[in-house]
Amino acid sequence: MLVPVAMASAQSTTFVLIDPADDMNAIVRKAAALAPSPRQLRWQQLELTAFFHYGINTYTGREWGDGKEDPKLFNPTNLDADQWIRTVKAAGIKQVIITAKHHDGFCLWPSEVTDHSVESSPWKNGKGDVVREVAEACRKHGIGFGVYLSPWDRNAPMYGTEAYNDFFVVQLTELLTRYGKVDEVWFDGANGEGPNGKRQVYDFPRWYRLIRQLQPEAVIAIMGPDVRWVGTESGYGRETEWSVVPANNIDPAAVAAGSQQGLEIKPMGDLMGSDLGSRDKLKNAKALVWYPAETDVSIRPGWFYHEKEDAQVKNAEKLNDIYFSSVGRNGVLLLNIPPDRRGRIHSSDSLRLKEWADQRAAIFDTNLVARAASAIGRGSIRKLTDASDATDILLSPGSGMIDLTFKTPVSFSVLALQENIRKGQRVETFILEQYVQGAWKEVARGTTVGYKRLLRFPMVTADRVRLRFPEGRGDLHLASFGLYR
Ligand code: FUL
Repeated sequence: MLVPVAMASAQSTTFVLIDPADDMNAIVRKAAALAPSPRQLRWQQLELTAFFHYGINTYTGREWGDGKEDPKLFNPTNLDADQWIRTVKAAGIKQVIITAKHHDGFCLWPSEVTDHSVESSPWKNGKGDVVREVAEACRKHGIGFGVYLSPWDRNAPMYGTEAYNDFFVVQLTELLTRYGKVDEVWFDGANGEGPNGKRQVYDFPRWYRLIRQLQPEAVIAIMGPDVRWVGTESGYGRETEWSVVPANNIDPAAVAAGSQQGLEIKPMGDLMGSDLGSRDKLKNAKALVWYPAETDVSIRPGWFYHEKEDAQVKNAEKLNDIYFSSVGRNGVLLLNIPPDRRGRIHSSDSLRLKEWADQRAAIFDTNLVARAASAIGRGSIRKLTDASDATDILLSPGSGMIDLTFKTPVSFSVLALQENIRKGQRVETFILEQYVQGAWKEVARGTTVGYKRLLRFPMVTADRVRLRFPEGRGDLHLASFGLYR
């Protein structure tokens, strides 16, 4: 039965239709009422995730294979997926994504529909399965498991015909049914020519439905409805990052069907602008959607391992800067750490990861806010400094503020804030001030907070500070407030 769009279940927590009669206040209220789906919330809380770009390119030294490579080139001498997972886990990473198939079409698992896979390689006499080894190591160490499956396939002979969409469905089904729980499916948008010179029209809606059916808790990222590309591969997100953005390409069929699957949204056109979700952008929206940003970057110049880049691994300072500019800007970091030709994470990478984790541990060791006295009371301070992002305090934009006094002066150079995004993303501006010689002096300011906002500034010593929220989209639910040195 066809239900007119306006009458359908236009209100879910993750998206809302805008009525032509809605004024700006009504639109902002609708934006403020959106919140993540359970799968989006779980993903956001991971904060740190890793990519493993690994495959035939690791053995040819290329970044994009052409699909004509001999599978016999794939011959890791000492592949140890458990070492990959132990290494990233020690760095605080909570979920990983393996490139099960990159654009060259070479499969890291024995797929029934192609011989272009590990099955045709000398590794373990063709009996190996990299995807399985990664999935098992993830399960053993309590790390989330995700797959990257390139829609672009430069090897599949039927690429460019409808038969390729069926072939892709089989490959996706294999990945989603053989290895237990899958937490993320990552599709990139690359759409080049296949071996016969044709391009493929990808049947994304069919693939999304299959994922929802087989792995309902998995987020579908990038070319998908749950997680958006932040817009660069530098590791630096926007200073103003709204998880609620306009969706002008909502799928009316999905809305009409009253979809509770979050499949109404197709990834949007321009994801690279400096502002995606301000009031100015909401003004002309036809619909709004909770569509948070993932920030992908490689620890090396390339996505795949190349020995000549061993000396160019990003150092701990750079990784920390990226952390502040991705996780600290309301995003999830997807850091690529490519295994080497042995099939192990090289020590150049693992040493930098360890130094970076140590730096973070040193910075975030002691939250000075926990030592303060404040008119908001001990109970509220506790909610702001406990480990939970679900316990929050209510503040009104404009008048709402937190005034802290310290018995002995404290020195700090990092501000950390979180909203309880279960209740929406609302903060539009915040200002941190210190009291010096009878007057308030600004220390730092910013716009959006969302799941997490981190700011660094030159060291400040103060015995009284306050945090104000001049602008917001309705009541603010602040979940954490941290000051660190
Ligand atoms: C891009 C690909 O073309 C790169 O090789 C890499 O996989 C990156 C993460 O996505 O679209």
